[in-house]
Amino acid sequence: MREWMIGAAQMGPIQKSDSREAVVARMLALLDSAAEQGCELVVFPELALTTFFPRWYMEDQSEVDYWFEREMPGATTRPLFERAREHGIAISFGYAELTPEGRHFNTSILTNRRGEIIGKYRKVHLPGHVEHDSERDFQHLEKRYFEPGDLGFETFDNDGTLMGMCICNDRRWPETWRVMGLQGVELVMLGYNTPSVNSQNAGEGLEKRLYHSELSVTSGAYQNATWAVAVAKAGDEDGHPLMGGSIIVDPDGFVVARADSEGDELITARCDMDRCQFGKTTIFDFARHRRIEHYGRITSQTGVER
Ligand code: CDV
Repeated sequence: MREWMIGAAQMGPIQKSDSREAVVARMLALLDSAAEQGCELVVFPELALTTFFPRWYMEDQSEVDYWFEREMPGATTRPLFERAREHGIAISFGYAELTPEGRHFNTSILTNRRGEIIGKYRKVHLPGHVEHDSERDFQHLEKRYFEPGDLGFETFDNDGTLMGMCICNDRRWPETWRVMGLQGVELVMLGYNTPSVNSQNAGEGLEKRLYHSELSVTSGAYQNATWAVAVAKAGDEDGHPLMGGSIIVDPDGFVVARADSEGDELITARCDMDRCQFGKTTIFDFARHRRIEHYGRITSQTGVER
C-alpha cells in the first residue's frame, strides 16, 4: 500500500488508579472512530496503557513491575488486536515491557492490518535520572526503571510501506531520524509523555515545550523526506500536567493535522508515501550528497570534546 489514511490517537490523562481494562476501553473507542473515518493505521502514545509511572519514585521492585506487561498481546490487550483486525487497521502503541529474562524496556510495537505484530522498538534515549532528585519539582525516573533499548532503529515493511518507530525523547535526536532515513524510511511513528513544564526550570512552560516538540518532528521528517506521526498522552495525571500537540507531518516538514485538546482525540490525514520520493531523490539523496568522511565523531564520541 502506498496511500494510508492515518489516525493519530491522542490520549487524555490516565490516573494511577485507572485500570488497564478502562484504558483499553478508551483505546477501543478511538479505534472505532478511526474505522468510521476510514483509517488504515492508528498510532497511540508512549506507555499508552498506564499513567506515566516514571514520575513516581519506587524502591520495591514488585511495585515497579505492576506497571509492566509480561506478554503482548496479553489477556487485557488482546481485544485491541482483535478489534484492529476486524476493522483492518494496523496499530502502533507503547507499553512497559518485562521480558521473560526479567529485562525492562520502554517499548512500542507495530502490527499489520491483520493484527499481527510485525515490528518492535525499545526506547534508546532514556531521559531523566536513577536516584530520587530532590532538586527537581517532580521526578523523571526512566533511567531507574528501564534499560536502554537493544533493538536499534529498525524499519519494517508494512504492506509495501517502510515504517519505523521511536519513542518520546528519541524524537529530539537527529541520529534517531537519520538511522531510519538511511534505510529509506517512509513513515516514522512515535508516542510521547512530555510534562507541560520543565522539572528543572519552572519558567519553561507549555509554549516552548510544544515548539521544541514540533521543531524536532518537522525537521526530522523534512531532513529525511519521510512522513511522521507524533502522538501525545496529555492532560493532568494525578496533578502532573502533560502537554498535547499531537501532529501528523508530511515529507516537506509541514504539519497536516494537529490536535487541539488535551484529551482523547483522533486526528487524521491521508498520506501518500510516494510523496517521499522527491526529497529522497533530490536534496536528501543521501548516496549522492552525504560526506561520511566528516561524520566520524557522530559514532566515535558521546559527549563534547575538542
Ligand atoms: N517521556 C519522555 O521521554 N519525556 C521527555 C521529557 C522528560 C523531556 C521528552 O523528551 O519529552
